[in-house]
Amino acid sequence: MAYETLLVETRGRVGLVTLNRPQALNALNRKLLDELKGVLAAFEADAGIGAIVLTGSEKAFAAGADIKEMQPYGFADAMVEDLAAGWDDVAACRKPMIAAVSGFALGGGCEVAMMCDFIIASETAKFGQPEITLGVIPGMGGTQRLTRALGKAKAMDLILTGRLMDAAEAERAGLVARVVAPERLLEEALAAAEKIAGYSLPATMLAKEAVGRAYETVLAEGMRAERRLFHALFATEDQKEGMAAFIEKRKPAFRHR
Ligand code: CO8
Repeated sequence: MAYETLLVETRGRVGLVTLNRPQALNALNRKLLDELKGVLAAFEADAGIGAIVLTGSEKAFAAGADIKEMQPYGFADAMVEDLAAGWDDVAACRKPMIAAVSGFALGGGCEVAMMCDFIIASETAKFGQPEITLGVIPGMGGTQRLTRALGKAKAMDLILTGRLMDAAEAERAGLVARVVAPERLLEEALAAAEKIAGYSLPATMLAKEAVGRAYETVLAEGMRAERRLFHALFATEDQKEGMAAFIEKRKPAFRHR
């Protein structure tokens, strides 16, 4: 299927989505959101996909929501249409998703990267929430996810000043899981995704859900959720196989069920 704003391919059990609006540094418009939601829903429904990599170009992962599209909105339009809410569906993707970030990840671009389960960044990556420079604030989760990822001091610094943060600072601050040379970015992200996709799919999906709970709820709630999800995995064939393989000192042959 051909897309206007994305390039989509599968590499074994990994789904690779490349944001592709080079003329606008991958600015996130309505069309891109619709196409991305469709692709993620298809990957989620496809038992042959175990992990997803989301990437952009060398110059920009995404330079934010499309300012030209947003500029004419008034409060009533934004509120009634619930502008930005459609992105919750991207964040709700149940399969593990890695952001491979090179160049600018600004505003909505930084927020989409944070919707992924972890970020692998090229040394050239630049993160920021410059909405304040446009007279607005982050609207796709930046005030919440950045604060949880970095803590209040750095989140306030970035959101209130609108300054950009390079890859080294982002890694030190805990926003980014790994930083690699630009030419190794996709290779590293695909290798990580392939590794994840080789494990039991119910286990990786529930691991993602459980870590997500730590992020969304208080510790006691999160612990209760983790316990239930942990128990549920004992209903899978892959748990039997994984543990049997350990005991028998062989590699597990997961059926992803
Ligand atoms: N929206 C629309 N077009 C953009 C965007 C954007 N966010 N970013 C870049 N472009 C366009 C430029 O207008 C330019 O187009 P044209 O050639 O037609 O003028 C083209 O991309 C290339 O950009 P530049 O010439 O500016 O490239 P530079 O290398 O000089 O600068 C920068 C790169 C620094 C990244 C610069 O483009 C920039 O500052 N971009 C805007 C960054 C920004 O402010 N992002 C935040 C946007 S607001 C947001 O994300 C809010 C999200 C929450 C709500 C979402 C609801 C849907």
